[in-house]
Amino acid sequence: MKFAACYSYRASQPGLPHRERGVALITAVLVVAIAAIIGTSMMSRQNFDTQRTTNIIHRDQAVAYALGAEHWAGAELSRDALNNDYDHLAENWAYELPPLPIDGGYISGRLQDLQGRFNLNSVLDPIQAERLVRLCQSINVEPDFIPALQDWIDEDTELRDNGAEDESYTLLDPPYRAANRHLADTSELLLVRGVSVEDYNSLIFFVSALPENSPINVNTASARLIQSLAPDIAAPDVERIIALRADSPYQKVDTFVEDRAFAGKELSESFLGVSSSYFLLTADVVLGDASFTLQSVLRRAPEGRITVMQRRFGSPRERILTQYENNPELTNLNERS
Ligand SMILES: [Ca+2]
Ligand SMILES: [Ca+2]
Repeated sequence: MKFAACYSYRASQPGLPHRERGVALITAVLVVAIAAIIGTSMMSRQNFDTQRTTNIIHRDQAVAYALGAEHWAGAELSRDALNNDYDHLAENWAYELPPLPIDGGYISGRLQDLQGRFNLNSVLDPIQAERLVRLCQSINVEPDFIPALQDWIDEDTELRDNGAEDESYTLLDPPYRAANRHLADTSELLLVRGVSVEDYNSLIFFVSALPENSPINVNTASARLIQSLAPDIAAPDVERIIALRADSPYQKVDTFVEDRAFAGKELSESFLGVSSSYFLLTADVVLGDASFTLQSVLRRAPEGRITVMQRRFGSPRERILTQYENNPELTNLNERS
């Protein structure tokens, strides 16, 4: 305003030459323009700061809501442990938490039984290895990587037939070595020789990475996993078992093994069970423009005590994968055969 006033004063002087009046006019216009640019920049910066602060607050709130969902899931599993000593898909924990409105968004969540999947860390057992071969074949994944997975997990560095120890990995760029211990997470599969990203994306829906002695829960196992338990199990038999267990969940493994579907198949009871200790919680929180997914692996001790084994702060891709995982068509035995 001061410069504008100055211009106004000088321009009104009848004695000023025409050229000077022109320079004064341009100077004044420039000053006004610069002031406008600075003002706009400051407002933009302020808006950006406000938005950033809002996002940070929303994210912190979303984390707090997701941890609340984790607490709820643990309490639900502890309650369940008091009810019975077997676990099935009609129990309260197995029902999805529908989107619940919260201030400025919503939260949803669900628990999945990780023992309803094939435990990759049990693959050193010959019976389990054969089951994994059949499972891979049923989802069009080449099972050639299994000896390499066994070498990855076993403690020694002796190469088994078609396996892969350090020498297969140290020449890679970047080089690394075989873990010679259990998988800490299913994503570690991607480091094992012979496992492609496509293989991993297909397997991820059916496998877990749990302590080696965690049995498969026959009450929650997917249709494909049940079919892979022994050779030549007919798809209609698997569908009948799944319908049967929905009405009357198995309370003992003996009852499952004695089903006529397995007559003459020499189905081993090894690594089979009717209860579960490991569960995966997926909690989705949408708050304002922020969205957030928490995946937690929960371990339930026999008396019901809950331990959080792993937390993963998810990405949209993981949410898409999980939605895909829930697609009933994926468990249709005829889909890929
Ligand atoms: Ca139960
Ligand atoms: Ca090894």
